Amino acid sequence: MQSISGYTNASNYYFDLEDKFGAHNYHPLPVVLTKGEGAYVWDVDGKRYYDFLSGYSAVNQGHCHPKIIAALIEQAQKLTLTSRAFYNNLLGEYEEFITHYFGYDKVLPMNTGVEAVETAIKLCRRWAYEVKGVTENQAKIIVCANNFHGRTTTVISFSSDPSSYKNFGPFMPGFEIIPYNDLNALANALKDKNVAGFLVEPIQGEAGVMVPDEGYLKKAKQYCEDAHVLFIGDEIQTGLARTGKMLACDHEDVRPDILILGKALSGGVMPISAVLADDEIMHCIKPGEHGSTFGGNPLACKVAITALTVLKEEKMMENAENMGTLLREQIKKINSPHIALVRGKGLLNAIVIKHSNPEAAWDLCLELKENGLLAKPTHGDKIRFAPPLIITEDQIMDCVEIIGRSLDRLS
Ligand code: IF1
Repeated sequence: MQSISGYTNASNYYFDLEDKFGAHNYHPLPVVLTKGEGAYVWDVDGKRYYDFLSGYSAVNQGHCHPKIIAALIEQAQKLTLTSRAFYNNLLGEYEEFITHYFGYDKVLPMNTGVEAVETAIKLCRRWAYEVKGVTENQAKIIVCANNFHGRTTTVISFSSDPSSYKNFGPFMPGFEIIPYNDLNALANALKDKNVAGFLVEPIQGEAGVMVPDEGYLKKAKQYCEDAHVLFIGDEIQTGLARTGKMLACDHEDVRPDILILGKALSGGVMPISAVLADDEIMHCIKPGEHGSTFGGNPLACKVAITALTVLKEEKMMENAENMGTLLREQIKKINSPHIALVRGKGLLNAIVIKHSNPEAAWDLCLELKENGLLAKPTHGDKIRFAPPLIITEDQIMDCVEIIGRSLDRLS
């Protein structure tokens, strides 16, 4: 490889490095970022952008939040990992903090989101055999079409998206896919006495920010209670103030039996995830029956306590609600012929592009990039608009101007 000095454009140097030495498991927008602060990121040429993806909702608190970074640095100089072979002075304090924060008896700390989803599946199956009395190896978990819960082989076993599961078989049995936002389909599926859980995203993020009908979550939870089935809320992307409530389930006062968190639990600083449940469920896993090397490490505990604290201290939930309403109203006012609809809750939004060119969403994202805003299409014609929750009204208005100008240039 040539050195960077051999390139007239620094970005091309980084594009080539990743193309040559990295797996091609992504198709990124052609921008090379080197710095992040609040709602902004900068590329290697010093150009500043609004970040309208927020690391897929991992950077709710804004890039490099000073208090989270300070906590990271302070703890990193003391103790980063003990493993769970020994106690440490931060795990218990973190467990007390997060269980009181969300109102559950216990937490099982993991690292990535999908690890937490896998943990929730194991807890649900254990509960099915040891509490509900389902015959061993017969437990079923209901999921929704167009779900996204991660990319392990078990989790893609219940994906309805071929790009997630094709040629990765054989698949894990024990899952049934029903249509999202369809209470009749759920009621029918719950007739099977082997059903142990219903795993659902309160808003389907990857599917294009699909917001279910008002009352869907509430009724789904009630149906699950009536059928003695666990409601498992995957709030990895929708949680932590993203939708204008601390949890998206809070919009309908639904309390998941198993709550799954990730992403912004660390403010985008490191992988931290968590599964919360009450004792009847959590006690189904005994010592030595589940865990992970980094799960509950003291560095993660310190970072997560800080990341959760600043969400409340800086009223990010309220700001997400207000700025999200403003953003959707202002985008509708643009009245662009290229926008079929705008949808979302809080600062988890998406626009659906209407255009004869199937590449229009991608082309618009390239235009947005030229004009100083980074966003990425999901599933072809939808573009997610999810800036950090600390974005201000002035910044929202600036972004709306960029979006309008970029839409005008869409041929
Ligand atoms: C990628 C998508 C978003 C998630 C929900 C579990 C996980 C995710 C609701 C797993 C992760 C990430 C994964 C990342 C891109 C991003 C994504 F496009 F893949 F689908 F946000 F919508 N539940 N979502 O959204 O958490 O193991 O990744 O920590 O794989 O490209 P993880």
